[in-house]
Amino acid sequence: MKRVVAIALALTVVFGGVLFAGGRSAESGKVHAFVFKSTGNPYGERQMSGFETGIKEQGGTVILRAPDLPTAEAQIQMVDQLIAQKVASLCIVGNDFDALQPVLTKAKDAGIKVYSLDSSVNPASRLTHVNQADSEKIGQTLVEAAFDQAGGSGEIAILSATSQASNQNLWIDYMQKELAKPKYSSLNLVKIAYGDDLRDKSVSETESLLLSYPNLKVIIAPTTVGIAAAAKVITDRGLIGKVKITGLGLPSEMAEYITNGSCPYMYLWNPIDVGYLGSYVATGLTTGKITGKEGEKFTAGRLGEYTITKAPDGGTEVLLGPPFKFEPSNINDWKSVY
Ligand code: RAM
Repeated sequence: MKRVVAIALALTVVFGGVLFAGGRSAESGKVHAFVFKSTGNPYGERQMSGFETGIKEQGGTVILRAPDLPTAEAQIQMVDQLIAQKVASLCIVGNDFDALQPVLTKAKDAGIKVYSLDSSVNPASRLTHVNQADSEKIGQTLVEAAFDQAGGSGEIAILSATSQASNQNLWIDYMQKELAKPKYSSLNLVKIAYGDDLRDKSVSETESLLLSYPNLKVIIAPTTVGIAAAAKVITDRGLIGKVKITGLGLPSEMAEYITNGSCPYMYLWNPIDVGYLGSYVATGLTTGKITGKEGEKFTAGRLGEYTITKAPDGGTEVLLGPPFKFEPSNINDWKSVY
């Protein structure tokens, strides 16, 4: 009897319990890792939950990790541990575009299928990238929102995540290109501030913006942590209507501010779906159904069919879909969804 229990325990360790819980499938025994930017970010938690749902429904198991602070160094340590744990795939939400290349190459050389999601790593470090929405469109949409909310002219600022976050940096590049168009010549981007996706730093950066630029009309925060912090500052200081906040936010965190007018409207996509789509990229890569090349097609469970396309950085990507606008008329329908 003892021997049977010991064998069962050993198998559980080797196969992560999948054989017993889910029966045999192509994914049985495979462990898929997901490394987010940092802990304490509800957006990241939703991505990870979608990823876990998708992997589990295919019979695999997950390891979900995130460092305390959004640095590349902390992620490098985590990836090293995951290489030692011999995971089958590794999804990285990069805290830096280039800095993870050596450790991700080491992972690739160890046979791990490496891809990025949300915040990309450079094409040499990944097989493909899971992108939530077209990056250029996000940049253009947020500038148009700031233009509209500022009434066509005046000072605007950006409150971003970390200065190394490749997703925010790409969106900001496209915002700057858009702002260079004649239509926006009366909008003046006075500062790009970095709240590091930390709530307190985002609050203090918002406060400094208000102090340094008393005529500021709009803050664009292309980060769910930043936008919620900035809208709270505007609300607490009685500045609703004077300074407007827009950007990318979670409906659950922003419903209050969309309703009170501090954020007239904002955009996002479904972060649970981003993670879920990632889970099908993981299994597609580990089963060899896809390799990450442009033109390959795969089915992502309940989300349907996707095609791998060329990314603006020269690598490839899988695009979830267009961003969605959240405003007073629909925010109550979404606030309990994500
Ligand atoms: C924050 C993170 C994440 C980004 C969203 C919009 O939660 O920076 O990476 O995609 O905002």
